[in-house]
Amino acid sequence: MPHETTESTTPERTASDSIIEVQPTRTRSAMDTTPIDLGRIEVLQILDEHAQVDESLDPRYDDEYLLRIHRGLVLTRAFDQRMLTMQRQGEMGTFAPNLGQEACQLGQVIPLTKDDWYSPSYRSFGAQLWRGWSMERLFKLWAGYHEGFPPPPDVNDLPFSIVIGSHVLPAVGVAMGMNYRSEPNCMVVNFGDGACSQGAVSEALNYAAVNKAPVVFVCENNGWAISTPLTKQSATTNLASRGAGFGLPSIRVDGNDILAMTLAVDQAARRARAGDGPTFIEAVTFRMSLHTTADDPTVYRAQELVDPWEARCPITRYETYLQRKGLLDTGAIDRIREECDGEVIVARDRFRTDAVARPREIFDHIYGELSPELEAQKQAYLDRLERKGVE
Ligand SMILES: Cc1ncc(C[n+]2csc(CCOP(=O)(O)OP(=O)(O)O)c2C)c(N)n1
Repeated sequence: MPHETTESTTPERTASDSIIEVQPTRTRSAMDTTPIDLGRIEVLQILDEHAQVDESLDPRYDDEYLLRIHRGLVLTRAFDQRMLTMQRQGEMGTFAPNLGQEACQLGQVIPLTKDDWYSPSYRSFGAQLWRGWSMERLFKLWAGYHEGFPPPPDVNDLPFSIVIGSHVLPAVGVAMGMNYRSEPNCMVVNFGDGACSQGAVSEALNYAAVNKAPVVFVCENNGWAISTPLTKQSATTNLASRGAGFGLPSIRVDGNDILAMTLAVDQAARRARAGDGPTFIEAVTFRMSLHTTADDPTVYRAQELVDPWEARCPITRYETYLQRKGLLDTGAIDRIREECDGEVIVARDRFRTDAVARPREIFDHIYGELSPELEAQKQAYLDRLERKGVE
């Protein structure tokens, strides 16, 4: 755009005048032409894949806290593996495994208080366990029993949505409620790299930034949105710059580093509670397993892409860190694994006895009033159950 200039007037000439060139005088433009500096986006890693710790960043949590986190990670994996076995044996519905994403999951909720809120995605059961969902409830949820779906009454979590990205705006809405009520709490909302392509997520980032909503956006970049790799989803090499584009303080974090995840979310949550507005965290991790149990990744991604992530396992690296600190040894690691497996089995057995299928209910929870067509279908279905002798 050209700069504003003062108007130049053509000088009057007389025959005796020589021709004088009049230079227009420049005034300052109203348009600031200083190049735009988007600033630096920090990248945080404290514990690398060789379990080397950056001493200057180590939050130095106390021993009990460090071991509690370890148990949370191991329990999450034990639950994930049991769910997969149960699904393969026909005892569980379709679900989304989170193998390799355990640190990302737990790190985003460990710093939260009970008064803070959490809005999970469908892959967040590690975070849900930490927040206080029982394993039985989660088994029921994924096996299709509706009593498994509502968050436990004493847990400030929202239900998740399968419609990608659709839960992010409502989460910002809850955070705005905290603003209106002057509550010193925050909301953490989790979504994937694929969800970043949904318009609603951009709206949520923008609205939260403008209104200083006390929300921490955790974009769990696991590299894949089912079969779509990030390179086909975004022209940028990172997603943290998305947040920066909306004017949010943004950071890229090693999502397989439980210390970095916990610290980044803790700092963002403190800022949000103090009234300093939202933060965007891109947590870099990798979906090691299936998108869901209905997926077969071998048809769209090469094993060579997965293999390097084995060495970046968030649990192994944390165990090495704890071993170097003298808090764990191999015997203790084995014992904790066995204990966690045992806890999952006990919960599974309770689920087996507690969960009672009520096939008559399937028409009950969607419409307040059934249309005549649905009423007819319901009747036909009930007659069929009757004929088959189903309770
Ligand atoms: C609006 C919408 N579009 C498409 C889908 C189908 N779908 C289910 S999961 C998924 C991929 C989401 O990827 P990402 O957000 O990266 O999360 P991830 O599953 O990797 O954790 C898609 C496209 C959907 N559920 N909702």
